Amino acid sequence: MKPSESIKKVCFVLPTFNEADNIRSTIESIFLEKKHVNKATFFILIVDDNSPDGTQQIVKDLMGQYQNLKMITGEKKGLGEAYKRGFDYALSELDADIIFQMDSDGQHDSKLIPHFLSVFEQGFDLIIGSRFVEGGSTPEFSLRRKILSKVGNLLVRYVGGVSQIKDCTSGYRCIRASFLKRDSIKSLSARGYSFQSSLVCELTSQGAKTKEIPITFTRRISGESKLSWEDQVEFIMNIPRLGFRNYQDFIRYAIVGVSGVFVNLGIYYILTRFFGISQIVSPIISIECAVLSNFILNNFWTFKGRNLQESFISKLFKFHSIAALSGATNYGVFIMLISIFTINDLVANLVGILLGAILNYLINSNWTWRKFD
Ligand SMILES: Nc1nc2c(ncn2[C@@H]2O[C@H](COP(=O)(O)OP(=O)(O)OP(=O)(O)O)[C@@H](O)[C@H]2O)c(=O)[nH]1
Ligand SMILES: [Mg+2]
Repeated sequence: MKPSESIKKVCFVLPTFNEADNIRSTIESIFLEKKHVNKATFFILIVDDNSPDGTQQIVKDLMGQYQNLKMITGEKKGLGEAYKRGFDYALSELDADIIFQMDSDGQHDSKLIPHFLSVFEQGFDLIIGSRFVEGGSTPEFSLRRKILSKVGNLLVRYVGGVSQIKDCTSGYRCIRASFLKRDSIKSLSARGYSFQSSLVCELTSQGAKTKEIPITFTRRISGESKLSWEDQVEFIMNIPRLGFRNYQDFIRYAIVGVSGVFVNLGIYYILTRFFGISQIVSPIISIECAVLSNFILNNFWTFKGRNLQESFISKLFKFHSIAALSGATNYGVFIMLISIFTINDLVANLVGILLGAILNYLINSNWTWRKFD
């Protein structure tokens, strides 16, 4: 038997908190799909956070019927923490080859499991059930939830450097287990729902070959959503962290930025002292020289090898427009701090410079020199 034909262990990691009304049908519907899949054994791992509604008893009863149904329990620390514990168990105790992430409330259609696995067999490492690719939908979302979901995804995609992925927060995914063994996954700090977006960014930066397949995300069968305000706050706080994942790039970018200050000052000095050019005209030339030298160093050093398909001129144009935006941010923050908050002008300018520089880095690293198309 060729390695690709060997029997694969597929583990469905299902986090539960108060899913007593849904868990039985979810488990049954997943095991039902096994008959459509050859060369695989199915395991379901329930990760329950001591649900007070009797979820665990229902799972225990079903364990008599399904030998491959497992459960681990613990204190409620959030969805991300539950997934980390679940992955750990699926890898170390069940020796899984393929891991599915799925909700336990019936919102994820089990009938798509064979399709996920056939895409996996084509060599993909991360298959995402996507609400936002053609054919995918969220027909029962309220307008508020639609907006939250869309805006959340846009932030993750463009700040997190995964603009090629349309649905970064979907909870229905199939992942090559070897990718989850890496330490960087175990140490992802997101505890709640933001774990989902952190995981997509991390897997992608590890080089996971990704494919999205359309899903229809329906209403949960019963019970309440567990998405809390804390989760939403953590999600927002997590966005800058996603942008800074490649901190080495940021250090190089900062070095280039500092070099730009010297280029700017040096050219200004030469123009005013040796060429007698006025103090009005000289800064225009020296600033432009600094922007150009920063661009060249970033293109050939900081972000070397990224976004090669886009022309030099087009990137140069983007770099200039982002520099203007950062300059405007710097100025806007400065004016706001001195006029509204009456903060010392030097401190206000420093805050403006820092915010402008961070914005500049995030947009350039995820747009001008983005990693993927
Ligand atoms: N173990 C564990 N599971 C959780 C926790 N929070 C959510 N879950 C489970 O994670 C899955 C996704 O949560 P949901 O509340 O369905 O989130 P959602 O699908 O965005 O919201 P709805 O559309 O209202 O269902 C469900 O199976 C929950 O039971 C948690 O803190 N611990
Ligand atoms: Mg749900």
